[in-house]
Amino acid sequence: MNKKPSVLMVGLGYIGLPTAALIAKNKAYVHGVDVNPKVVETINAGKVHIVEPELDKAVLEAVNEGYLKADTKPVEADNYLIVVPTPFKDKNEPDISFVEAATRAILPLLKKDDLYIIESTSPIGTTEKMMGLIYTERPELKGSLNIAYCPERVLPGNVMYELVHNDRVIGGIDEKSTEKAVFFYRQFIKGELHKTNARTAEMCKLVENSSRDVQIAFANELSLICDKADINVWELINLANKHPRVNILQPGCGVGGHCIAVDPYFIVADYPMESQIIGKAREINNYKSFWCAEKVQTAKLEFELKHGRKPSIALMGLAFKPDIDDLRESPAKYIAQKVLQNANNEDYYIVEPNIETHTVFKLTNYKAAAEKADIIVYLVAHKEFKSLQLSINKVVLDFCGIIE
Ligand code: SAJ
Repeated sequence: MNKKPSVLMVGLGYIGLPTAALIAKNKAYVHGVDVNPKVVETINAGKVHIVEPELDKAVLEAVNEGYLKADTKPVEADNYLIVVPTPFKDKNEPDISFVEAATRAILPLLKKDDLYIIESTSPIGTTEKMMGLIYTERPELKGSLNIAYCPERVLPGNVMYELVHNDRVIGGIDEKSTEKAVFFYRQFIKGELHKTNARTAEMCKLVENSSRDVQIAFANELSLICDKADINVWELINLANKHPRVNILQPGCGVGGHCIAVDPYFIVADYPMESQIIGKAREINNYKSFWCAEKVQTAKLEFELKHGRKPSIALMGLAFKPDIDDLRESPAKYIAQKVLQNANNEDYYIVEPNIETHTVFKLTNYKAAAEKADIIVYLVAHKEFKSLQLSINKVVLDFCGIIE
C-alpha cells in the first residue's frame, strides 16, 4: 500500500477484521493493527485466522487489491477505529485496558479534525474517559477531534451480511462528532444510522444483549418449572407463543458465546443495586448448565439401578450454539467437562460435527455415537442431530429441543 491509509483499525479479531475488509472493499485504504504478529502475517498473506463465512474471500480481495494491510504498529490516518476486546479482570469488573492501550498507541498520531471511534463493547462512560485521556496527553487538540462510540451488533455466522445491512447506533461526545461518524459509516453501511450521545450508545449495546439474556433466562426458568411439573416445555412455549403479544425464546443448556454471557455483567458491575433482573438472568442461565450436568448424573445412576450395568453416554454438541464451530464460553463444553469429571468407568462419546479434532476431547462421529450409546444427551441443536433415528430403548435427555 503506497497511499496514506484513510482508516487505522486497531484490533483485527472477530469484528475488526470483517469491518476492515468491508471498508477496504469500498476502496478506502485500511491499515489494520494487531498485537499478534501471527495474525498480522496471516492477513498479509491474504488468509484469515477466524472462521466466518465469506470473510476469507473478502480479506483475500482486499489484500490483493492493496486496500488492506496488517501491521503490529499504527500509522497516521484520518479515521481511527478501536475494535479490541474488553474482557473481565474477574467476573464482576470489565477490563478496558485494551481500549486504553489502543488509544495510547494512536495518541501521538492524532491531528485536528480526525475521527476517533470506539466499537468495542464498553462500560458506560468509556468514550468520555478516553476523551479525557486524549486531551490530557494532547491538550493542544482539545475540542478539535471528533470522538464517538458505535457498537457492532452482528451475529457470528452472518457477519459479512449483517455488517452492511444492520442498523447502527452512533453516539458522539458532541453533535459534530456524531455527524462526522455518521458520514463515515454511511460510506459502507446500508442499514439506518441512528444518532445519539456516547453514553446512550454504550448502554444500548449492553442493553441489547442483556435483553436477550433475560428473555432466554425466562425460557430456561420455565424449563426448570416444567421439569418438576411434568409439562413439556417445548409444547408449552409453542402454545403460549400463539398469543399475539407473547414471544418466548427457547430454553437450552445455558447461554454461551463471548457477548450475551458476558455483556450483562458490564451493567451489573456498575449498577449492582439497580440491575436485579439482569443479574438474576445471568444466575439462572449459568445455573441451567449446572442443572443439565446434574441431570446426566441422575440418568446414569437410574440406568445402572435399572439395568445392573454402567451405561454408555453420548454428549451431543460442544459449540455455544447450533451449526457453528465456536466453542467460546460454551455451556455445552462446560457440561461435557463436568460430566467427565464425574465419570465412573462409563463409556463416553463426545460429539461435535462442526470440528474435526479437539485438544481435550476425543471426538466421535454423531451417527456412531447415537448408535452405540445407551444415554443420548442433546446439548446443542445442530442440524445433523435432527435427522437421527434413535432406537426406542435409548434414554434421551433433550436439553435443546431436538426431538420436538
Ligand atoms: N440461546 C438460547 N435460546 C434462544 C436463543 C439463544 O438458549 O432462544 C443461546 C444460544 O444457544 C447461545 C446464546 O444464547 O448459547 C447466544 O446466542 P445468540 O444467537 O442469541 O447470540 P450471539 O452471542 O451469537 O450474538 C449476540 C447477538 N445479540 C443479540 O441478538 C441481542 C448479536 O446481534 C450481537 O452482535 C452479538 O451477541 C455481540 O457481538 O454482542
